[in-house]
Amino acid sequence: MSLDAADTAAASHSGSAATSSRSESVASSEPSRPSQPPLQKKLVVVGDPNVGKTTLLTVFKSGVFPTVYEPTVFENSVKDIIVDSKPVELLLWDTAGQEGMDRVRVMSYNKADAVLLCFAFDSTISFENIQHKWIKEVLKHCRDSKIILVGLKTDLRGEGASPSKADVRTFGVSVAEQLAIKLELDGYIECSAKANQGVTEVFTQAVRATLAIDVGGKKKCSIM
Ligand SMILES: Nc1nc2c(ncn2[C@@H]2O[C@H](COP(=O)(O)OP(=O)(O)OP(=O)(O)O)[C@@H](O)[C@H]2O)c(=O)[nH]1
Ligand SMILES: [Mg+2]
Repeated sequence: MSLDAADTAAASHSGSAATSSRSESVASSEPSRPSQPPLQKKLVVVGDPNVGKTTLLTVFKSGVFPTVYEPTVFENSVKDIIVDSKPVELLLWDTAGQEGMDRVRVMSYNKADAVLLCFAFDSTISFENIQHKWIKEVLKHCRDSKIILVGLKTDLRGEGASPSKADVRTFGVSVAEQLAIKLELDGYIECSAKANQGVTEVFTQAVRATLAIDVGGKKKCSIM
């Protein structure tokens, strides 16, 4: 897909598949009954290329670990979950970590309830880029969204690690938690999509953070 085509497609996706499925159910001949509008939350997943964003989403949605790596341009999907007894329709926006995809990616931030800021335990650079690149971009476009730091590929923690203290493979939970505190994020959580450990909890934590916004009445982000 060309960048221009991707721009157009991303813009036209901002209504999401969930909107059209809702229109269909409204048009059905069920007798009308007062019902609460379903809680809908938009989650955007960002981070360096190859950290495992798409795999995280795939394992969350299907439980299956994909075997082929395909760099993402953008991808939207919907998944229903229950959080603290509340049904929530999650709009999942996967983004491209690749260089040169910034124009496409920034369109994904529009009206995000939460952003998952991802690094991986096999890439020290991906951890460094949380501070050097990703937090700046997210705060620029998405000031009022909840932001969760997510450590991916915990199954690779320690594997082939050098004794250097700067190697992310040597980092325990507290190092990433410290970064989350320093950047004033809304939490830190880690998981392994490969081992299917902690995957659902990532999304549960993100939704919980957004439910706290509902109580406080904070705005969602928007692209100017
Ligand atoms: N060991 C291990 N490998 C993983 C895990 N999650 C993803 N991978 C691998 O990491 C590679 C990149 O995964 P993707 O999910 O495509 O990465 P991405 O962040 O979406 O990459 P871009 O779309 O290019 O931004 C693939 O080869 C995956 O199999 C994990 O939990 N553990
Ligand atoms: Mg991807």
